[in-house]
Amino acid sequence: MSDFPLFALSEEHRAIREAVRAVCDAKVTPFAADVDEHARYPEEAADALLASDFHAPHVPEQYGGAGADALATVIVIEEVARADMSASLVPAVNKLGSLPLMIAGSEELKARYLAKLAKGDGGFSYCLSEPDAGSDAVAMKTRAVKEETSEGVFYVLDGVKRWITNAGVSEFYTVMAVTDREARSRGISAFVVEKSDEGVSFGAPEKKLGIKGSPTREVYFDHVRIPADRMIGAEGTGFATAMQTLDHTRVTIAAQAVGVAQGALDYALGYARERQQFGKPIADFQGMQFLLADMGMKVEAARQLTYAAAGRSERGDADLTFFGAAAKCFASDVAMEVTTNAVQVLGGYGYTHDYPVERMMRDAKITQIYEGTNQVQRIVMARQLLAGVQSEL
Ligand code: COS
Repeated sequence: MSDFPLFALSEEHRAIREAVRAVCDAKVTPFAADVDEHARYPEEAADALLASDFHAPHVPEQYGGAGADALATVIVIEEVARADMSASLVPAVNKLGSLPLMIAGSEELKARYLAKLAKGDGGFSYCLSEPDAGSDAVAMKTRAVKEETSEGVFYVLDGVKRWITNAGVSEFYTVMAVTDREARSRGISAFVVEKSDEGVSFGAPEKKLGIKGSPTREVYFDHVRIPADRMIGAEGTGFATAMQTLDHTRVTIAAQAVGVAQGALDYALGYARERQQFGKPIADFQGMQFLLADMGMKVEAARQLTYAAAGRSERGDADLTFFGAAAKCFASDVAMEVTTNAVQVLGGYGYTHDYPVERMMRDAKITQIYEGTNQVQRIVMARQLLAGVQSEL
C-alpha cells in the first residue's frame, strides 16, 4: 500500500482552517448575536476577513488574490459559517458574483474587476432571480437592448432583480438579462454592472427569518447604459454561464451548511456536558448520546460529500453538476436537522436569544432554499443520473 494520505486534508488546508478559525474566534463569533439582533451588516467580520485576505479567497494570484483552491475556499466559508452564517456570505457571495467572470469573461474584464475585488475595493453580487423568475430562471424579464452610437456600442438594461445578497453593499453586480427573447435560454447574456452606474438603485432590505446580517434587497435597473465590453462572454451565453457558476458555488452553500451544523453541534456538546439533571450531566443519558451521535455522523457525511464536490469543482470534472447539487441538498438538509436538534438538546434555553442555537437554526433554513431550492437540486441530480453521467470515482 502507498502512504498516500487518502481522504486526509493537506497540511496547507489544515493551516488555512486554523488561520480562519483564529480570525473567527477574535472577530466573528463575539459579534454574531449582536449582528443578528440588530439585523446589521457584520462590519467587524467583513473588516477582519479583508485584513486576513479571506474575503474573496478564490481570486487567483495573478489578479492579486489569495489564489485559494476550491477546497480551501470551502474551508474558509465553512469556518466562518460555524461562527456566523451572515458573515460567511462575504466570501461566498464574492465568489458567486465574480465566478461568471472567471468562467467566461475577457482577460481585460477579469483584470479590471477581479483585481478590485481582491484588493477590497468592492464586493461582487449575483443577479439572476426576479419576482416572477425564481426556480424558472429562464423566465426572467430584465432586458438588455443593444445600442450602436457614434460613441460606441452599449447595452441598455431595464428590469428588477430580487433576493440579491449583499445588494447595496457590493460595488459590482453580475447581471443576467434577456438580449433575445425568442431564443429563450440562449437569448440571455451576462453583464458587469457597477453600483455607481446611472439608473441603478436598491429596494429596502428584506426582513428575513435568518442571515439577518446579510442585506437582501431588490436591485432596479432603470435605463442603465453600459459599454458593450462589460458583457461577460459572447451574447446569448449568459444562462449557461449562470448555471455553470451555480455548479461550483452550490458547493460553497454546502460548506455554509456544514459550518453552521458544526457550530450548533459544538455548542450542544458543550451544553450536554455541563447541564445537570437528575444529579448528572445530561450527556450521561443514552437518549442524549444517541441524538448527539446522529448529529455528528450526519455532519461528517455532509462534510465528506462537500469536500468531494470541492475536488470536482477544482478539477472541473464532468460530474460536478451532480456533486454540486448533491452536496448542497444533502448538507443543507443535515444543517436543518442538526441545528433543530441542537435547540432540542438545550431545551427551553435553546429556544431563547440568550443561546446561539436558535439563530443557527434560523440561519440554516436558507441553505435549503437559495442557489436553487432542494427540489431544484433533485431535478438537477435526476437529470444527470438519467443522462448517464457517471461519478469520476
Ligand atoms: N452547465 C452548463 N449549461 C447548463 C447547465 C449547467 N449546469 N444547466 C443547464 N444548462 C444549459 C442547458 O444545456 C440548456 O442549454 P441549451 O438550451 O443550449 O441546450 C440551457 O442551459 C437551459 O437548460 P434547461 O433546459 O435545463 O433549463 P430549464 O429551464 O429546464 O431549467 C433548472 C433548469 C430548473 C435546473 C434551472 O433553471 C435552475 O437551476 N433553476 C434554479 C435557479 C437557481 O438556482 N436560482 C437561485 C439563484 S442564486 S440565489
